[in-house]
Amino acid sequence: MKSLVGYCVLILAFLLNCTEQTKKRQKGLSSQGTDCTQIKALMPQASSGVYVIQPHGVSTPFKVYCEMRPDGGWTVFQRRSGRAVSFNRKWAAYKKGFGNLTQDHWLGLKKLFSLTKTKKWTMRVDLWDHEEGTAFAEYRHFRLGNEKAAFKLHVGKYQGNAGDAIRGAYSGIDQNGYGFSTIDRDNDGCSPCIFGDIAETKCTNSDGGGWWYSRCGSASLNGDWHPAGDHIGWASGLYWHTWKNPAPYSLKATRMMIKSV
Ligand SMILES: [Ca+2]
Repeated sequence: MKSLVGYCVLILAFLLNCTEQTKKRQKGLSSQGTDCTQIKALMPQASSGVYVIQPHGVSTPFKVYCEMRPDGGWTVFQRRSGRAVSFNRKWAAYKKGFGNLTQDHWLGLKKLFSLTKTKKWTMRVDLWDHEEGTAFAEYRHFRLGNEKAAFKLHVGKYQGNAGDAIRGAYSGIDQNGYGFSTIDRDNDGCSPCIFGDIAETKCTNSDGGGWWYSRCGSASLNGDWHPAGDHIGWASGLYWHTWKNPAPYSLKATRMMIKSV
């Protein structure tokens, strides 16, 4: 009996030790910097790829895709290039993030917020059309509100050649200052909006995805991806109306990323 108890204690000690080792291994995801900008500054030769970061005030490091450019390291939070990953997802998914970091993905509002709540940031949007054209938009002072504020969008001065679609192709549809909306969380500016003979209460119904919709606005990059030849006329497409108009034009690829300044 005595030896049986001893044996059990040994097994228990072994199991506890295993749990500790596992915990240590999980913690072993060690951060390479607070964000991609800092990593690039520390290692000027660093190439684009997946890195582990730990923003100030965040307890668990996480992986991001860093786009390393001559003008600095950019932390990517959105990428579209096809229809393999659906962006028609609910609040919980947009908060947590989804997709594959090396391909199409959404980093997640919680992680993006944790980055933007410290430091100052520039946000860059890169757009590709189906005719091998590209354009970009950059916004200074990019930040999000907290979850209680529905991760409200804040952008400062615009520069670029794609046009300021966030503020809109015409007045009254500015998305700056709006909370994020998903199919199950309506924070848009329509209650309702009247479009011709249609009264719309939720922009996600027509435009899809999750986005900082106003009434509903001129920018939406998380809708449905459409292939070449079938890319004109979809309200639900990936659009940036200040670049491609007047008919709704669904872009071939998009990327959104931030750089600390
Ligand atoms: Ca609404």
